[in-house]
Amino acid sequence: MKRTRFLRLAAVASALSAPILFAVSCKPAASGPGGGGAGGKSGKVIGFSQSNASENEWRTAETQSILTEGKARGYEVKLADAQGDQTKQIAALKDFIAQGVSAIVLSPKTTDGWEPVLKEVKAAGIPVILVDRGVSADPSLYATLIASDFVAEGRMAGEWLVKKTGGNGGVIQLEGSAGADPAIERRKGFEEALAAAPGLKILASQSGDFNRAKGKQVMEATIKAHAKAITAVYAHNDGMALGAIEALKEAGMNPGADVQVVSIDGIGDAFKALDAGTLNCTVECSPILGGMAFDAVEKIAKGETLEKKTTVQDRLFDATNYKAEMPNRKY
Ligand code: GZL
Repeated sequence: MKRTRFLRLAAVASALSAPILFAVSCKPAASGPGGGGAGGKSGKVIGFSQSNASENEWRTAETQSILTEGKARGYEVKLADAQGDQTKQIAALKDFIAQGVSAIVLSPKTTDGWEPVLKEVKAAGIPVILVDRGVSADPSLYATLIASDFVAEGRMAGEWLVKKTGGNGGVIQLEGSAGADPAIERRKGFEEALAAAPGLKILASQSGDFNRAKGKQVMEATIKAHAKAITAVYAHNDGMALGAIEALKEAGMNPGADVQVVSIDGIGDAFKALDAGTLNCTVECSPILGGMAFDAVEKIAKGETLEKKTTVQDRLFDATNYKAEMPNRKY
């Protein structure tokens, strides 16, 4: 095959598999320490691999937090949005190696499948800062993980529901995306809490993929199957809880009163639902991770060692305390 034709085909092939790449930046500051490549010379070019920038309000807030903080500290942040496709995230990391970025911020969709590309990134001498979700990989392959304690979040939600219901009733669990750290661990924590209350039974547990519309669909199906046996809903994120609330209302049921609804994230619409009395409790999971992410980037650049995990502290909000918090919300 003629060389030019081969190169043209290769370019098309790589364009089809490449994630959406766009750099959000101001010009990097004066040159500083770092490895090879554009990022290395200035030390201020960061590759940011986001699992799915348009997934939901939480993810939008997280993306903005990283981009805004990077720009404020004088970094060029190259955002690669994988639109929910891990193969595109992996392709983005390879692209960041080729571009010679000075560090990579990675918000992984799922926990598995990262070792091979993280080994390539490490071999290229580029540090990786995991934000939001962890990966099942040798910890030597990333500098640090900045995330909430999802098991604790699930446990807080479960303990709240046990107390509120006196430990009796039937629960529908709306799970997050299959294979994602928060989905696995929020289920674990919740079910640990319910082990103390055998009278509170999980009637059904199904994924709504952290998506409001899917959460509504799953809730509609479970109402058909379980109807009046349902006295509570536990959603792994507020978006699915809001979808479930719509489904309960359309079925003539009374979310927030006859059916207790508890979820996680603490987004603005969840506080509105707390105020409307249709949501009973949300456990905050802050997406404002930009400050911690760039603290890590700067510590690495100075050769300082990092804690392997920085746990983001989360608070629980319900009728007793949400009103005072509303003016402080940032997402
Ligand atoms: C949690 C994050 C989760 C949110 C969801 O850190 O990964 O992903 O809880 C989002 O809203 O989709």
